[in-house]
Amino acid sequence: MTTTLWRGARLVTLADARGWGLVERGALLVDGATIAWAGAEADLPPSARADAEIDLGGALVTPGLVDCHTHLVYAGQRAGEFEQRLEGASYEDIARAGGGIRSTVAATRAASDATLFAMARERALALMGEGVTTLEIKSGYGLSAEHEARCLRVARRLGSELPLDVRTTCLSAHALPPEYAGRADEYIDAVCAWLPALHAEGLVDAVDAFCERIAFSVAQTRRVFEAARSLGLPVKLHAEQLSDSGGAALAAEFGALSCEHLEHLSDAGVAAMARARSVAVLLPGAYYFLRETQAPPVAALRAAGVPIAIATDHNPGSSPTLSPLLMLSMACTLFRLTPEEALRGMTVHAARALGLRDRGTLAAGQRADFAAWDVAHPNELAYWFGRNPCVRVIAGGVERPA
Ligand code: DI6
Ligand code: FE
Repeated sequence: MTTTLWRGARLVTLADARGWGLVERGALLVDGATIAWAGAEADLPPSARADAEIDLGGALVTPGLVDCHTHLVYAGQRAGEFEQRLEGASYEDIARAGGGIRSTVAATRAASDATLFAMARERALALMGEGVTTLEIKSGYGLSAEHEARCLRVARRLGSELPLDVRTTCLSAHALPPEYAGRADEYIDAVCAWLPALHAEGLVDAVDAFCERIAFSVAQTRRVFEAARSLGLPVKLHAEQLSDSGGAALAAEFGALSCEHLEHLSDAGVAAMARARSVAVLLPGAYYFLRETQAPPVAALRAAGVPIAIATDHNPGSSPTLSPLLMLSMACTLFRLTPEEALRGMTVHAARALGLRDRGTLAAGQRADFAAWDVAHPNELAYWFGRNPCVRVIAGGVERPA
């Protein structure tokens, strides 16, 4: 295995529960895909041997970004809907009229595997260009056994062809496909029936659902979670995005890794998440793009000790962004996170939302996932918006090609 010494770095380790964990004149000794040693260059053990040395010239180095909530695989776009909403239609009106998620389902089903892959690859490259090294991708625009499997295979292929770790989530309970109109319970039966085959093919790391008045009820979501549990799969949930449906409490009952969106989360929901140690994944892109006015209860989540993660929620309907850095900025300006909370939210807490403990900080034993930035202080990552100071990205010890 090749050992590389990355030196001349100003490390932002995030290794302790609080503080940036700044190490001036730092170095990372990387053995294959793992950080073997992290600290000040002056403290490097004399026994340390490296096959290669790379000087980062004083760049700031953070853990690689973890985008823990995306819907990256789909065809088409929904700019027309954006215009309709600006003229007064609501996201829910459009969904109820058969547009919204269902229009992306039609475009996705009609696209070839090659087209889906090429489009998703472009999006993944854009995210990687801003420091992303781990990417969660949900299905949910196929909505049949065949098309959900196709989308999840595309996601897996991205992970095998790019220097990027892809985690897949089955979100078949995203919307009711047209062929099941008026038969939501039967559709949920079908989802529960096809989940084992997707899992057996190695396509599913976690199971998600959209629990909302325009999507699936708590009772329907429970059935999906029971199917996941019988396969030993962890669950997460799109909860309380547009209304308080009590989804977070249900997810907590199933020990959910995370609950996501959460604009309408109640005090009881916060308490349930704290008991279950679920991560709150906040998605400022969707909040911004849908012009929501009720922000998630950040102060209550903080007070209850619920870890907060931030993600892009990249999707064509509610968050067509490919900028994780813009999400850090918006997490601060719209949700009042501190820049440090925002960066933790897209590193260590985002990893937890995926059930991953081997990444998100710079420390010995962690995966060698890191990004180098042309900034003087880590608070600048949330400060600039529309500027990308990322200079290098290393995932699992492998550098993203320039
Ligand atoms: N909530 C969202 O914001 C996305 N999915 C979900 O359950 C939106 C997906 C879309 O509009 O295509
Ligand atoms: Fe989402």
